[in-house]
Amino acid sequence: KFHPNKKATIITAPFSGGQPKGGVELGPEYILKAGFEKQLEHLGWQTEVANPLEKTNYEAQKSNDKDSFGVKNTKIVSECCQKIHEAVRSALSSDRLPVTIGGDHSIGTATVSAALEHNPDACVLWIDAHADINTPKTTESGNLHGCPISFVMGIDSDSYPPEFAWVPQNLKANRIAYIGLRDVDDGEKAILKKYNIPAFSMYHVDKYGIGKVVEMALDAVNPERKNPIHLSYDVDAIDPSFVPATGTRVEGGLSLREGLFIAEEIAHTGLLGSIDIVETNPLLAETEEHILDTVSAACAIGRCALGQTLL
Ligand code: 6HN
Ligand code: MN
Ligand code: MN
Ligand code: MN
Repeated sequence: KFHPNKKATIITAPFSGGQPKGGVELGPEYILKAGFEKQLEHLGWQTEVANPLEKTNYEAQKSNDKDSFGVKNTKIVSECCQKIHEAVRSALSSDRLPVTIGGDHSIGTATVSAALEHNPDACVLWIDAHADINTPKTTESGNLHGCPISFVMGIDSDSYPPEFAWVPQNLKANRIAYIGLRDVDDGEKAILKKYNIPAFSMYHVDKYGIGKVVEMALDAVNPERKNPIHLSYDVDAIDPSFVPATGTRVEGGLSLREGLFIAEEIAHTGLLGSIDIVETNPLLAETEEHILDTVSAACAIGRCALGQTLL
């Protein structure tokens, strides 16, 4: 089993350059202020906090223009990802569980590639309303939080800005499964089909139930239940009625319980190797309650994945 010594490194990724809206860079601060570190300690984890981005003001460098490759903020996304990648790798090399708190989902490029550099047998569960597998060729928005998976898989690699040359293209199509999808672009659908990537949408959750869906997803990427799991959790997978303060809300999402069940079930496998919790944007809340609901859900995802319901 992975991380038996129960040491975790909370890696903050206060970054919003993967998408145009401000506020998602405040996610880590709100989640930590809500007592996340204490909550993990209460579950028996020894924790530390790493702030690999603290020396740079990325927000000041943000722009909303596409570059010649059709994507935005290439330089800062790449630079930020490189720092997060190093932080995740260094936590893993010290036998610590990296818990990366975003920030937008562009950092998935960093965390997934780091998990696979550490252990090439790792698999990825991507919990999201979106597939985040656009390439500079297919993206309509040009927002890099919609592209992290393609970079790590090397899809359409001739279309990448040179800034991403450092990214290890180490994710194979049979090592990632999605749960929660309900807003997938046409270009992304074509990619999912072409690479035959297991993708469980909200339709499948309704049809089979969340328990069966998690089992099917694990059967696809980790049939012998022996490899580490990188859980990349976009809070927008959960329905906006429970998680309103996020940048790309899509109706018809997971119930809060279904969302937490996924994290609990991963904890129960004993195979969690690394985790991201991303896209909490306190500035998009319309009420104080929206902030509280969203930040609480983000903390609860982390607690469940780190064993809150293990008896
Ligand atoms: N996320 N597919 C859309 C795009 O702009 O490429 C939405 C991406 C959302 C990304 O939620 O992490
Ligand atoms: Mn999303
Ligand atoms: Mn859309
Ligand atoms: Mn996402």
